[in-house]
This record gives sequence, structure tokens and C-alpha cells, in this order.
Amino acid sequence: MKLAIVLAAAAGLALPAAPALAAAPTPDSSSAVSADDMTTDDAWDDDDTWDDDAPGDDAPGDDAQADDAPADDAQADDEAPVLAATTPVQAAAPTGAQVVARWTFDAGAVNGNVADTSGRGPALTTRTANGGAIRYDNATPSGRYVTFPAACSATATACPRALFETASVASLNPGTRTFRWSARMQLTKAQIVGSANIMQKGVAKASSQWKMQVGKTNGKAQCVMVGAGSAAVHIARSSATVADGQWHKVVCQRSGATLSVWVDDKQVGSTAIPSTLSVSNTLPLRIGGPNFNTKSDMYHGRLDDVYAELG
Ligand SMILES: [Ca+2]
Repeated sequence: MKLAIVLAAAAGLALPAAPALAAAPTPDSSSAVSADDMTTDDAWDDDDTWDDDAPGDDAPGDDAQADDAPADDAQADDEAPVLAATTPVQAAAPTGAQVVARWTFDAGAVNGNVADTSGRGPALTTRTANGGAIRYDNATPSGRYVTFPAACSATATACPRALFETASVASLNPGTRTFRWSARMQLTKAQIVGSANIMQKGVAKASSQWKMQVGKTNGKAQCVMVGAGSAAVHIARSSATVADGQWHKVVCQRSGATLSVWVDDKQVGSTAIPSTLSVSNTLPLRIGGPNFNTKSDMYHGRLDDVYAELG
């Protein structure tokens, strides 16, 4: 059954050119902002009821339904996100493909702030809970990288966690435009507790959203989109695991009516989406976790070269 679905999906795949990355960025450390208040933020609803990538849920029609693993069922999902009163500011008219934000981590952090290296994006701030810290390490194929806190035991009463965050900016609200979001990652299956949230802007149940995560059951890279005004969750899943202890570059691409996932520069999955699907919201971009709720889908692996490209 699953094989048939995969084959059918594969047969329908076009062979577009690899997602392009715009010209090399110029390092810019001037965009660092003041340190975050480091407080726990429970404002974001935990939207992982559909995060799991268990066998059998690969059919496009399944995307909107809850397919959470049994372990997720006990989780409270009732905290409504606090939405800013302002109208989302959306990206301007197309001007050709352009990297609108990029964080390479090569220069480390200053007071927890990671400067954008595209010259166009905001800085990241570091947020922590219970003494969690993001470590800066060397020696990857792409220079310095970051390592997120390890998972805690199920009985831990205080779990150190950490994530990156940046406030909403227009260039990260693609609307209906072609948009790519990418990260390099290294993780193992054992490091995935819930789903491993790599990056997301927006919340599935209460706003539009674009997201990248690694599924718990099979370790597949997942590219997720939810359009404004719709409850439908669209997920493109990679055909194979990325949680194999090796570095992988994952790219999510929305182009017209197709959401696709690329691993190491090869398209390895896609799903149809409405061509009118629009993502624009006032919520922050978060990297490494959705929030600091009691149980959430924190990322526990290594991460590098996170970027977004518009057009
Ligand atoms: Ca790097």
C-alpha cells in the first residue's frame, strides 16, 4: 500500500531544477538586537497532533487529519496563541529569487544574538528555559554549527531547552510567492522525542504556517504549509530518513500548486497544495522548537546554514 503510494507520487513528480540559492551573502553583524528576556513563552499552541510520520499516513488526503502517535494523545493542546493585533506585513512584489535571511552560525553569537549573513534578514535571539543552552561547535562541511540541548527523560521535572527566535518580518511572509526554507542538520533517530521541529513561522491551528520538521516515527524530513483561512495541513515528506547521523541539507520549496522536499539537492517528495494558499502572519520565526510548553517538539540535534529564499 505504502509502496504504491510512493510510486504513484514518484510517477507524478516533475524534475524541476534544483532550488537555487542566490549569490553568496556578505557577513553583516550590525543587525544584532538586544538580548531576549529569556522567559518561558507558553503563548504558542503546540501543534503537533499531525506531526507524526507513521507508515500509512503518506497519502495526500491524510494531510489534514490528526495522525498523532499514542504518546502524544495525553498532551493538552488548548493554549490559544496570542496573536498580535497588527495586520501581517507581507513580502513585496517579486524581484527574482533572493535570499531574504540566512544564519550560518560561523561567527557564533553575541549575547545570544546571531547575526543574519544575507544582509537582508533579522538577527536571531536565543531563548532558553531551565538553563538550556545552544552550543557552538566547529568542524562541519559548512563551518561552525549549533548543537541544541539533549532530550530529557520522561520523568525530568525541569528540562533544559533552548530555541532561536526572530520577530515577524515581511520577507518571511511569502504570501503565495515561490518560497524556500532550508537547513543543514545532523541527528539520529534516538534524538527525536516528539517530532523534531527545525523551523517554523506560524501555528497550524490558529494562523497560516510554513514549517520544517523531522518526523518521529520514520525520521523523514517534512515540509509543512497551512494557508490562511484554512485548517488543511499540507505535508511533503522525504522518501527516506534524514535521522541517520549524517549531515543532510533539506530544502522545502513552495512553487505554485506544489510543495516539495529536497534532501541533499535531490527532490525526494512532494504534495499538491492550492495555488491560492497564502502564508502571512504576525508570529515569530522559531528555530529548534515551537515553544517551551511542558511537552513540545524540541530539536535535539545539530543545525547549520538556515536560510529562506523568496521568489
Ligand atoms: Ca556554519
